[in-house]
Amino acid sequence: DLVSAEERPSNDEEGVDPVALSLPSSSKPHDDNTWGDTSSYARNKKIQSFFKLPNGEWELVKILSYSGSESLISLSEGKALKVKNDCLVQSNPVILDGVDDLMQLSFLNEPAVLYNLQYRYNQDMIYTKAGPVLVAINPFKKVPLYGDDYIEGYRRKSIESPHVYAITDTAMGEMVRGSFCPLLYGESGAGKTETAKIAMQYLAALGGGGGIEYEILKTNPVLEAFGNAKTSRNNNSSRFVSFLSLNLVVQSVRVFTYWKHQSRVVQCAEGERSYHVFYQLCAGADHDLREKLNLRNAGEYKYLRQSSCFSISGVDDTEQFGILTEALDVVHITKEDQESVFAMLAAVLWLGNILFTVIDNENHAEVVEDESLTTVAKLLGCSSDQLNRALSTRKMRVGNDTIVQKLTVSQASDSRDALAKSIYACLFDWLVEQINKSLSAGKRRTGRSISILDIYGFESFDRNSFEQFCINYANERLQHHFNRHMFKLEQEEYIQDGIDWARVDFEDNQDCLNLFEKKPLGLLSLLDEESTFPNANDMTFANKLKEHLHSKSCFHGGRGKDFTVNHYAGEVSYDTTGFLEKNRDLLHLESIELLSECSCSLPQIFATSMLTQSEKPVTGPLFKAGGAESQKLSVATKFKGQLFQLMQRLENTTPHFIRCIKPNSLQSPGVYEQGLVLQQLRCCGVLEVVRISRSGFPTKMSHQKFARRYGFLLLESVASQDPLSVSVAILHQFNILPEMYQVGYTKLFFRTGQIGLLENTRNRTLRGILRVQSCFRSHQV
Ligand code: AD9
Ligand code: MG
Repeated sequence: DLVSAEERPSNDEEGVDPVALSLPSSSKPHDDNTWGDTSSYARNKKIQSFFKLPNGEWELVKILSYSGSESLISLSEGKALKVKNDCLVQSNPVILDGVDDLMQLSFLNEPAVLYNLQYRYNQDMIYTKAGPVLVAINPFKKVPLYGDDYIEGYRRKSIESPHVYAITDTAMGEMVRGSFCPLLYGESGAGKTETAKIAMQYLAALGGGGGIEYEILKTNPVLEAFGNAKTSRNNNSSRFVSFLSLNLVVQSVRVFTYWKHQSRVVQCAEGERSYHVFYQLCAGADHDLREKLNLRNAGEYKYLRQSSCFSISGVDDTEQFGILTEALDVVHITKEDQESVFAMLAAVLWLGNILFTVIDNENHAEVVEDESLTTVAKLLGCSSDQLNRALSTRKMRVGNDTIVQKLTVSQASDSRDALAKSIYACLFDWLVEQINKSLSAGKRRTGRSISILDIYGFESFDRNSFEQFCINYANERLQHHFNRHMFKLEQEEYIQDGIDWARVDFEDNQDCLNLFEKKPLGLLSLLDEESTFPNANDMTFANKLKEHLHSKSCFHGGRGKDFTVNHYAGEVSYDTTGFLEKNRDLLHLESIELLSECSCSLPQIFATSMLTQSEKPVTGPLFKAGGAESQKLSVATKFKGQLFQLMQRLENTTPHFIRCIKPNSLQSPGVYEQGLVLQQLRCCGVLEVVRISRSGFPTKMSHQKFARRYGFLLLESVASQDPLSVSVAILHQFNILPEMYQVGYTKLFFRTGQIGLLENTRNRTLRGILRVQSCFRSHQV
């Protein structure tokens, strides 16, 4: 009894449901995802539907005919197939193809969202709204959406399609002190850094002629050269968090950088690279500079050689070096200082080539006297002897005496690597400081400012180390912030104010955060505790985790030194090798002394270093293993402290969220892997965001404020002058439909777009009043 779909009575050829079409974003949504019973099926005058293929991908299929429980469908390759109706998921009318806000979809389900995003992506429309959130799909190619004409269009509001420019413009409009715009989320390679730069372009263009805009944009090549690297996920992956604050009133910029991952300087995985700047220097330095720094090709340095990857396809390091030096000029780093910066980089590279020999049967070490040793000493401005001593001995305090202890080969190698990391970290800090000095020279830090936060995205590799552990923890925190704003706070407010509301559920990640942060039995506390034990090692640490955390739902003990965390964005297995060492991150006193005595031409670099080293801990454990070691906070504790500071800043602002999505893992244009996109949409709860915005009440105003703001528009006086009665009278006068608002105990709640109507009338009326007043005044004159 299959009936042909074409035979069904239909109001129009496209099978468009007129009810669905007239459905404004705020009306009652259809959230039923399957065809359900035959009657609802028959009522639906559609001939297309989504069908899940055996490979898990969704395909939009034609319905040739249907019966009570089965349908005959036609697949894209022309095959017809008889399937059960509950294998089909409703698609939207063709007229809704590629709508620019997912809220407009009549049928909100996963395949519909996937299809809509793909439809747009195929036409280079990479931005789509999901209610209040902007979804940005990485095009992995140049798309014609940027530049002066577009900036002007968004500024004048003559272009309305979703864009980073638009969200930046909105945030500018609402700008209060310390505003954030925009907040970028997404996994590694999803496009956060690029999107941040696009927002920066817009801000720079608005800055208008103060001269600073060019300089702001030039901070990018500098920060990226020193802070980004090729990973297996992203050829230009940020390994630090940047937070750029732009003050448009006094035209100044400040850059803050957090949580640089230094371990990459001395160690990096197969197929990845160290920081871009090393390769740029090796490839791009001219003859004179090469001579001065005794510079070789990248392949001759051990730190760079270990991952057997020197180049990135499509990137010319020589050209990038030119761009870097030009950018350094623009941010006012003098040529002399630039040369000193390059000398420090060469010193780091040569340090990696330093070798040790065993000098006695206790495995004690001494530096091999070769070109590496003499070059490092020359570049740092110390003697070979001093350097040898700093790397191969350690001073111990025993009572009132100081004794000098020789290090073993492996300890000496560690101290060499610690020195290299420390020089690089100080260099980075120094550069950021210089940039800040030059871009905010003599300007007060007051008034309205706007900030862009660019963080490193969630990462999961075959092997995941301490670096991924910290990155993923930070992302877990940010996800929590997103959830709180999107779902929790919003719904709590509805319930507190007593309005009629059916809860929308969301994936809460509180359990995973607890797993990290709980004291004393959380991942971070246990790591710190284990780091203070001199005899602890990675294995004892892994065992400790398994012993204390095995009952937690987000934690699974793995084999040997591994453990697994169930993150919001998926499971990640961590290998504890090197966790304790990286968490302690000790720089020996000898190295600190060495750096303070060096005569290299940038002594201020190490002045900063001294400051960091003598930093007195506020909370958390002290690391005193070995007596003469510097006392400082563990890396994980510092990380957590800074993360909390950042979250506090975020909490005080109105967030504007951008969700960056990576359409494929090949980093190629034109490839849309449904499974990958769906997984990202799920972990950031895009469907739930749309659902809550569509059925929710995003605009809220207290009775008092509403009555004050619109009361003067009332045509008839109200018997009772209390704010609630005035408010209700206004709502009636303007015929606001009852389903478009709710009256709470203290506030009025409106669906999207409603307040706009009232605002327009108010503005028109105010303009009229002003005109009359000025007319009246000119008559008096
Ligand atoms: V990570 O967490 O720092 O590893 P991001 O920052 O999310 O990551 P990034 O912005 O670096 O990713 O983007 C990765 C690459 O995608 C870029 O190098 C560009 O080649 C590409 N991309 C991203 N967004 C755009 C865009 N709007 N237009 C063109 C883009 N290319
Ligand atoms: Mg990035």
